[in-house]
Amino acid sequence: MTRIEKGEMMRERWRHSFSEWYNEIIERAEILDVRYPVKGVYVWRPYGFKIRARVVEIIRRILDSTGHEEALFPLLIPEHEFAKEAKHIAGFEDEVYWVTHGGLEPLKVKLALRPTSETAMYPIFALWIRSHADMPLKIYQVVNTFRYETKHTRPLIRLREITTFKEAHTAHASAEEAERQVHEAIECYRRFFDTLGIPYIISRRPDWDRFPGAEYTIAFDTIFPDGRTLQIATVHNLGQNFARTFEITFENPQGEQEYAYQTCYGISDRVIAALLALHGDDSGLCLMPEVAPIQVVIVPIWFKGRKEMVDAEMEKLKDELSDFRVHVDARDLRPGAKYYDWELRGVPLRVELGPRDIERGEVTLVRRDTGERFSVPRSEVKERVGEALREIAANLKERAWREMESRVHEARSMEEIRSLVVERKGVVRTAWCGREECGKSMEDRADVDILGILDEEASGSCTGCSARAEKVVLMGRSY
Ligand code: A5A
Ligand code: MG
Ligand code: ZN
Repeated sequence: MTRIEKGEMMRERWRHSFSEWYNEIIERAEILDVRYPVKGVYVWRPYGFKIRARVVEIIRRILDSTGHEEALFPLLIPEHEFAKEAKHIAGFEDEVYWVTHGGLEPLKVKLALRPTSETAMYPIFALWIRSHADMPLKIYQVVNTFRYETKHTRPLIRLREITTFKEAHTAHASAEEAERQVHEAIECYRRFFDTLGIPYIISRRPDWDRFPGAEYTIAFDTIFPDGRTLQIATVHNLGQNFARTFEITFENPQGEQEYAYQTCYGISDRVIAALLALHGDDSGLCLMPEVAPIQVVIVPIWFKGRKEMVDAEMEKLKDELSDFRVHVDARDLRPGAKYYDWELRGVPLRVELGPRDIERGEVTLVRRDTGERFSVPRSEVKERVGEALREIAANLKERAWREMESRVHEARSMEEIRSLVVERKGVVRTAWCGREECGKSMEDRADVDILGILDEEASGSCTGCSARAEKVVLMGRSY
């Protein structure tokens, strides 16, 4: 059996009962406690929280190294600021939580819990930005945001309290610079998802689906094992829309006042949902070594009368592996019960150490992703563990890309769109004339959404109306 075949055998339930698998894993691997008595709001448990912290560190590192600066704006937004940008408020008004009282007293000015922070930040950006020398301004924050979602809520996927909202907001002295910033943001997110081994498709949202107040929106989507897509990042070019509303002006080199050009881009807990969902199997999570709270678990194999000898060796081994995040499982349990626990939690590599290994000058390694078990010389253990972790990361990433790509098909008729998406649980690429009316009718007839426009040349005729095709679009059903 090849490694790939073996991996596939371990993914029956993951593939065929994904939603059940997901809900169960979130609880059993101690990522979240879903019993908190508010809908769409969950508790991060310590194990999940450690994964979250590492994911956040990766995006921080990427943003800090590209000239972004972290800040922290208030959660509360006064109604008069929130309501200033007409399209923005129209897009968000049915999702906002309002604070209306201070104690028993009704507030004179209602306060919104930020659903996103444009209207918290931009009045202050207007004070910070005076001249073109104050730009580019590249600010980000990692905060919780609140959205009164009416669609079915799901842990990490559709939250009412988004606990891990990383939003970046930039201001520039020209439209070209803002356009370049959109590309930098896309590159930042590519690096981020590549580090996490999360596959993605980048597309431009159709005009009717762009961020409220934006000129256009570029999105990253991934595909879950049930064929549903998940939007995992968005990058928006805001043009001068918000700058006009919030009076963000600067003096250009010619001495004239001009409105700033802005972009913003964000990710959320959904990234962690994708990380957990895409790299799992029937035994539980398979964590990317980079974010695993425990990278290597050492399980002693105690034989009668040999426990002391094994324990002494185990301590030495732990020191030798101190470059990694190592945990020794010395609980008084059968080894099999320990294996089960750590497999569920997705620890990438297990080291087994028993009297026989010690006598032979070896240790046994077991890979979480493939289940492969092999011996390595004790003298090389550090190098071999490092090598195994690198291979696991590469394999998880490659496997996730292969899985996602296997779900993307070409559709040439309305019938094909429907059957490939609905029956085969995939996502399709198809030709479109570019007319909104036709696009919406395609969505209605197939009962499948246009997710985005791909950056590709179209040929042939529109699948919806037979007119000349102008664009290639991605269609599917999303979370
Ligand atoms: N200010 C910009 C960046 C913004 O708010 N964009 S956004 O509305 O598209 O949100 C950014 C990202 O947050 C989305 O791409 C999506 O991945 C995630 N997101 C949106 N609503 C969410 C929800 N209810 N639960 C979890 N994640 C959500
Ligand atoms: Mg919405
Ligand atoms: Zn058409």
